[in-house]
Amino acid sequence: MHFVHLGTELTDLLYILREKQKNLKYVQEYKPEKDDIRYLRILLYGPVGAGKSSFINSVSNVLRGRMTIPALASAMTSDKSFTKKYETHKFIKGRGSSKTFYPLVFNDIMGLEDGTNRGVHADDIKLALRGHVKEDYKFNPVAPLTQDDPGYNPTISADDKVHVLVCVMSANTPQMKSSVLEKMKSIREAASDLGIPQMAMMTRIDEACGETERDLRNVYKSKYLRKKMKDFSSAVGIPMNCIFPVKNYSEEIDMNDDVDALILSALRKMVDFGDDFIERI
Ligand SMILES: Nc1nc2c(ncn2[C@@H]2O[C@H](COP(=O)(O)OP(=O)(O)OP(=O)(O)O)[C@@H](O)[C@H]2O)c(=O)[nH]1
Ligand SMILES: [Mg+2]
Repeated sequence: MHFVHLGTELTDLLYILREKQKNLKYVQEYKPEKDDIRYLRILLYGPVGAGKSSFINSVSNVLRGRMTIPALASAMTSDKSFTKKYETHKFIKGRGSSKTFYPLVFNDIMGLEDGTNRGVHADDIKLALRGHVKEDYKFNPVAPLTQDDPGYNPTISADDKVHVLVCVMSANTPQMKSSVLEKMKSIREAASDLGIPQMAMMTRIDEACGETERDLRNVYKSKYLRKKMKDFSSAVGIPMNCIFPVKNYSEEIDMNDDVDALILSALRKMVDFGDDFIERI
């Protein structure tokens, strides 16, 4: 009996390690095949505290194979967004004189908050999709960016544009507020009009359910998470096979293969979706 149990555990582990290595290699070797595009740009949006900044940190850790802290994440959750500026996050590849950046960048954005004039304006996200928001622009919850603002980028290049839009939400929160859902809907519609591919991530799966808290490998067995994903899928209209469960690096000191594997499978999908779009523009 023990032997059988150990057997499946070992097969699971080998499978996870193999998938992880395969996806890591894929992402590390990816390069857009268009001359005017240096970077595949991924934009994260979602409610405050969902784990957008933490995901960027997690990707940085996975790509470097060690802990790093590039995007500041908040130390606690509140109803106010911790990220306030529009910032592009790049990841260093190699060391010393051979140091370059991966052709893969993330834009972190202020979180969506409940109510009007709070959190990032859906209109600002729409401008970001088209590449009109300048680096370091500080979001103003009261008024969206206008063309005469210094934060407005009038001359866009192909890699200022967003190539894949990713919605981030937490598995460990009650139903999303209707005003937040409304904002998300209008963002998704704008992205659809522009033909930008979309997907979603469900974070904090470690906190949401006892089975996954004990062992992340239970993620696809958990009925609770499946229901959460289904509810989310119908609320925002993103199909189930485009929603990826992840656990961000938040309090751990060391790297972990199970955490890496989930992050990499979401990341690989972002690269694939973004590249599809790049090939089309
Ligand atoms: N346990 C756990 N904690 C997480 C996870 N993802 C994020 N956190 C924690 O949640 C808190 C908020 O995360 P952030 O990454 O700052 O969230 P954000 O979406 O960038 O939030 P805003 O910038 O405020 O919109 C931090 O304390 C993180 O450590 C996760 O998958 N599991
Ligand atoms: Mg943030």
